[in-house]
Amino acid sequence: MELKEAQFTKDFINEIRATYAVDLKDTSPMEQYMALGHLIKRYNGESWTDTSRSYRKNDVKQVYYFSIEFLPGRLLQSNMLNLGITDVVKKGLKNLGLNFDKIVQAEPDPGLGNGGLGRLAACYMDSMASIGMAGNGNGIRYRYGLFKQVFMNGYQVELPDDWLRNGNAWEVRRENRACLVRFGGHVWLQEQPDGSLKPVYDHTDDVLAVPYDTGIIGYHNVVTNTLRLWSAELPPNEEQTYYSQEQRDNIDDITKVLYPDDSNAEGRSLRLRQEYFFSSAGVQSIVRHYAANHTSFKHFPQKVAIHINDTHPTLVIPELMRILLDEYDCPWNLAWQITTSTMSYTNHTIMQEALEKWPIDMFRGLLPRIYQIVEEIDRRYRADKAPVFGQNIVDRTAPLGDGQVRMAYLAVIGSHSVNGVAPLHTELLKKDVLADLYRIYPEKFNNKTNGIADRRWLEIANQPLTKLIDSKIGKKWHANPKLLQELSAYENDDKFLKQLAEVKKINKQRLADYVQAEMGITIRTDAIFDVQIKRLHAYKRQVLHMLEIIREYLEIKRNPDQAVTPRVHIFGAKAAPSYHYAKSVIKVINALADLVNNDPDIGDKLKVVFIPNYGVSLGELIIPSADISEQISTASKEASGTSNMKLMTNGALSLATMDGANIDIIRAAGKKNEYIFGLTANDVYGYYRRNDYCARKVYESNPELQRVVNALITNLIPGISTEGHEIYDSLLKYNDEYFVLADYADYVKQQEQIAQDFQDTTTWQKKSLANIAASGTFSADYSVARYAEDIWQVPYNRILK
Ligand code: 4GP
Repeated sequence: MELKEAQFTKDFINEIRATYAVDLKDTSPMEQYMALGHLIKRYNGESWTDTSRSYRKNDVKQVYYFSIEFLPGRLLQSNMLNLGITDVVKKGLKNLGLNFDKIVQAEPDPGLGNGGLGRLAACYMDSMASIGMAGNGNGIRYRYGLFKQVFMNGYQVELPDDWLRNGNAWEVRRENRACLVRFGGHVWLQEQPDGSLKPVYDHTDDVLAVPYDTGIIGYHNVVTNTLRLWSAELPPNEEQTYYSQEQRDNIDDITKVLYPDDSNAEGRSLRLRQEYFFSSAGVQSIVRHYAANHTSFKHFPQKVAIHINDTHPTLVIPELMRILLDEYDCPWNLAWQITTSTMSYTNHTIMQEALEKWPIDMFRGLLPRIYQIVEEIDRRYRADKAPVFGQNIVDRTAPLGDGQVRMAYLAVIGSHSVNGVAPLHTELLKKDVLADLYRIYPEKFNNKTNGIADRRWLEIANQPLTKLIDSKIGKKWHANPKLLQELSAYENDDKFLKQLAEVKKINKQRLADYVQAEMGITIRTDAIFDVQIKRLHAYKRQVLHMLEIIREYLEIKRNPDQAVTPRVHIFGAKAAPSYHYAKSVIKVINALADLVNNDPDIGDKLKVVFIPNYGVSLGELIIPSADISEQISTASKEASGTSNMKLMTNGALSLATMDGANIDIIRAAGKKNEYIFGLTANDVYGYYRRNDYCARKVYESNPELQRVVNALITNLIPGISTEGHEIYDSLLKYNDEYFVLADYADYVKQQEQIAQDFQDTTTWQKKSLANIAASGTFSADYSVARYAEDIWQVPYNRILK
């Protein structure tokens, strides 16, 4: 948009006066931020209105991306960037004597997700708007986001994240679009005069779903899509029904907290209520919008695509069926055909415990009508498929089985498309996790490799690198990130490689300053910044990284005079509060950090920093500084990974197993530019098949490994007698479920190679450049374009190949 500095300054001062009734000099950064947010929202109001109007007027097909998590990160800078007003606003604020960085920091980072899944949903929102596609988000407006993590005596402590305390500058409450969601009670089918059956509800608990909309601004294209988050409230109460405190609390609870768990589908009925709540509210609002502009539902799938992001929103399937059957008198077959043509599903993990299943009793009690519909879907599925595929396979895959509602199977059966998030992951879905359903519906399965919001991870997070790139290849890559490939022309340009090293140093210094200020630890910027940032989970193997630190420590202690390449090991990770083992890993890494960081023999050769409260904003600080990107999951377990892509784009070299999208990164940047180690997925499945992995054998055959692992149970690391034993036992007593010991020697070899290679700055920067240049292909712009073409069948208006 066009904006002159004088205009902006005037508007901003007016906004401050109108909102806070004080002079600018008396405002806090929070007030400055809120005023700026409101102003930018207002600037964009017209484009948001125009976008919605034009979708309606042109009857454009729209995508609704349903996700129980969205991790958008702070919006101020990305909105400014996408509107093209960054320079003007920054200059204006500077001339007013304000500190832009402080204003940016005042914005709360909405933690409405746990990790990859939620962050991916946010990246896709940005890209859908940016490629000019009608794509809306649908989720939950949690009153409290993912917990704030602090460390006390090295242990993780969870504090509430009261992100709405000062209000939310970007959202619009739309009470007039609210709808009722029904839970519990009784339902029976009553014969109507025309002979048809209609459900009658009795004693239901009704909840009002109120939408809060946030405009998602496209990159330089005047498109603004909508992210709609639902909040649970008391229904309008004309009859003045009495609500007990307990009833009020029950309603309140639905959208109070984000489930702080991304891998364990806890059998909690509150979670199921959350899932139905936003699925039902979302589908109701879509149908209402559609019905206002169309007379028949026949062409619904030509106008609406509903995407099920992981199993949590699967109930959109029976909910759309319910509305079509009960409210629009649609015959079953037509309703089913409309529903399956509308729905598509992405699976994000092969971890069995994340394939949600609900006990039938609980499900039926909470959602009686929806259960009837799922029963009918189940009955028809069985009747249809058993004669062709046999009873056994049908029993294994039907939506109802073992006394449970099996959400992943329902999602596959009720969708026309099922995708994994990297080629290996999709193959594993076909071969293993969903193999039976793949046999029945081979045509539904496809791969869509994940992508990232490049502009956030480069233009916002890494301005020095962006400037350097722009100075060489111009700015066209901002809208078409594959053009980063043009940087390859500079691989032998020593001056450019030096500039690249300088940029890295600036970013390392920025992180070092933060670590100094927040943690009181001094780190040197000529050290290797060896970064592992992701949720804490056994399969992600932070333990392997921990063993390497012990090894390096013992090595320096054994031979203090030997020259070493200095290294800083940097972690960021939250553990689910109920995930005991993960919390023990945090404690041990923190204890190890204490030991290493305070040992005078070690000095600044080796440092360990576990930065608390990892999230999108800290990612923006850490990622640009990384030399090494640790992507060390047990092969086959990480569906894709996306921090691997963000780190690559910022010039980090991957230290990686052949897992998830690491494989694609390695292929894109070239093997010689990464450090690859460990078992392959085939090796891992081989062990499963033969059942012959013996961790103790590996341990006994490697004296160095013994020393390192034993350090967990001797008193070398103070204060971890319980946690150290727990990890030790997981490796030896319980036979090392994630093959940490099997991969240890190979991993160490690569770490040693890294230490050696890092000393040759020019060659290192050349590898770094190869990563940056090849990273454009992992932009989410291309990923959503592929979804648009292959799955959703919706148009977009930026050409992307
Ligand atoms: C994550 C996967 O673990 C990660 O590999 C993938 O990159 C990401 O989804 C986005 O597709 N899964 C989750 C989850 O976050 O909750 O299952």
